[in-house]
Amino acid sequence: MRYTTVVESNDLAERVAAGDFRAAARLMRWLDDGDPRALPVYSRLFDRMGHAMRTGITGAAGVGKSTLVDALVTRWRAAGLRVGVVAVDPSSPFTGGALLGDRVRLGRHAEDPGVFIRSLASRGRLGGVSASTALVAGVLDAMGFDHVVVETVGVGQGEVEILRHVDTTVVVIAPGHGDEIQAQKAGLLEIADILVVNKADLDGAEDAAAHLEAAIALSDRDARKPRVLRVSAREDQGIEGLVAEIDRLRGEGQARPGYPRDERSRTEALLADLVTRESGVRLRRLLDLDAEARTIVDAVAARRLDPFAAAEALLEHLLK
Ligand SMILES: Nc1nc2c(ncn2[C@@H]2O[C@H](COP(=O)(O)OP(=O)(O)OP(=O)(O)O)[C@@H](O)[C@H]2O)c(=O)[nH]1
Ligand SMILES: [Mg+2]
Repeated sequence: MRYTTVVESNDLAERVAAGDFRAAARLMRWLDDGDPRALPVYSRLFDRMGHAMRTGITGAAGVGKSTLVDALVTRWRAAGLRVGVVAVDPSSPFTGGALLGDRVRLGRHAEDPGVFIRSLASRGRLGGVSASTALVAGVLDAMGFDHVVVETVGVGQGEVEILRHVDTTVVVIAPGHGDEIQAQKAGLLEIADILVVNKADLDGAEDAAAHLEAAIALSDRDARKPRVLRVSAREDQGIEGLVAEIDRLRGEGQARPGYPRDERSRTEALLADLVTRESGVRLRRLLDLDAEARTIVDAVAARRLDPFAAAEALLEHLLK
């Protein structure tokens, strides 16, 4: 394994801080791969982070999340703000395939130096996508982007984990498929700071919005009940209102720490993800290379040791 020299990591950190897209892309790849060369670079950039507004956009496949992100990016760019986007893509054909032909890519802004778009595959990687998302968002923050948007398909626990790394969560629903009932069942109403009924140009949007408003009125959430906004991302309707609501929540968050989410709870989420990821990496290395660890595995396989005791022994061995 190759470690970067101090000079190399200083140089890369400086280029990232200066907004160099290629340097940033390289650092993001290292972070995503768990490459140790990322560590000194990230740590040099750390004190530049903490300024970007982080917004999560989630909802079922095909509800129009990317179209909405695209509309938001256009609005923020018009206001002179720079935007970084992390699109977490389900790489499994079972969750992502059905709508692939119809999905919107954010290519329209690809030539704009004020916009940086990064896709992260959500499956098949060591340690899960949640840590990677938070780290990549951190790099965008250090690059001086005003807004960082994380788009993720809201299907399960993994996605909810990702959203612990943003300040404000926008849950998107589209009319016509009982989507509002699904979202309610999946617990998306509980994590929403803002609810968007997209495709408001289609029949059924008003019913979906009314259903959501009723569900929220009945819910036992306190003052943090999300507003329901009617939007048509494709027709560029209602985007202004969404931008204003994101800003309003940020203002409230500054006036009243902990709302919607504060730095401390985001830090806790990041550390939990990193410890999980790092211990996973080290454990696998140990199991591959370490004689004592292999003896422990053999003992369980031969039923001489129970798995809990073995796990305990491996943890101890890991921390030595
Ligand atoms: N009628 C209507 N269609 C829309 C609207 N917004 C998006 N769409 C369409 O919905 C389809 C899916 O849009 P995407 O933006 O790719 O949806 P997504 O939620 O990002 O999809 P995934 O990333 O695959 O989960 C596309 O055909 C869009 O043109 C809208 O406001 N009204
Ligand atoms: Mg999308």
